[in-house]
Parts: sequence; C-alpha cells; structure tokens
Amino acid sequence: MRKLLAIAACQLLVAGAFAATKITVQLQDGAGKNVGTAVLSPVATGVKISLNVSGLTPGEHGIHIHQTAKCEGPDFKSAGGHFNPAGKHHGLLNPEGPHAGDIPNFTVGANGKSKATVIAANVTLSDGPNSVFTNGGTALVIHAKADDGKTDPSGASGDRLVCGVITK
Ligand SMILES: [Cu+2]
Repeated sequence: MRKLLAIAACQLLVAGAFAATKITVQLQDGAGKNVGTAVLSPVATGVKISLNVSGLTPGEHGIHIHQTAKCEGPDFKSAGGHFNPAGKHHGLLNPEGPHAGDIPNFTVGANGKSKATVIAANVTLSDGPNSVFTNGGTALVIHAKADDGKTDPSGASGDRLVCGVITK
C-alpha cells in the first residue's frame, strides 16, 4: 500500500512538471478536422516544436507562430499576422528580421505525414515579451508553400492550411 502511494505521488510530481514545461497544441485543417499535434518544449536554443501531422501535401512547408490565439477556418485569418513583439521584418534570412514567430521550414513525406522537429529560436514558454502566452496566447500555423525566409509579411508561403491555438 505504501509503495502504491509513493508511485501515485511520483506520478503527480511528473504531471506537475510537464504542465509547467511542455504543452501540446492540437492542429486542425481549414474544415476543422484534427490533423495532428505539435508538442512545444523549452530547450537551450528556444522552443522545440515536435510535429506529428498528416494530410498535408508532400514537400517543404512554412510554419510560423502567429499573434492571435484564434483558429477559425477555412482561411485562419483570425490568427492575425506573425508574432512580432519587436516590430521587425519577416524572415530568418532577412537582415531586418526576423519576426519572433519565424521558424525554419519543415518537410512532409510522400505519404502526407511529418514527424519533423523545428526550433523556434526567438520565443519562450516562460514569461516576457517573447512569451508564446502573451496577450492570451498565439497560434501555430502551417502554410501551403515553403517560406523563402525574407519576403514580408510571410515569406511567400501561401495559404494557411493548418492552425493550432497555443495557450497555457
Ligand atoms: Cu504564417
């Protein structure tokens, strides 16, 4: 019995730690269908985003953190522009950039699935101006095309295909 209690207490501690350090974002397509998840966790270089998505077109896709925690299909304009608390220009390759919400592209396989991991180097899950929880949260958006890393406002990455709300 004592052992069982110890195990239960341990599980509670683990659950508490996870709640503080890691969040799971549910991803939906423009029709509101669930297409997977993104797990966000803090790393030394920023926030690691581990994707597990399906139903996308094969090839390279742009992905960004947008400023509003609202995902309304089919176009997801509700998510607003890129999360950009420092008022910079778009693109990881732009000398006047990047937006805090800019993230490297990821690749989808021929089966329409991806388990890619990308790093959002300029945001945090902690407090501060670059927190993804700022102003009630943000949104993770996957675009139809690759981000060219330099063209305002969104790297010519095309339509917003997938969206997931990032909140505590
Ligand atoms: Cu975007």
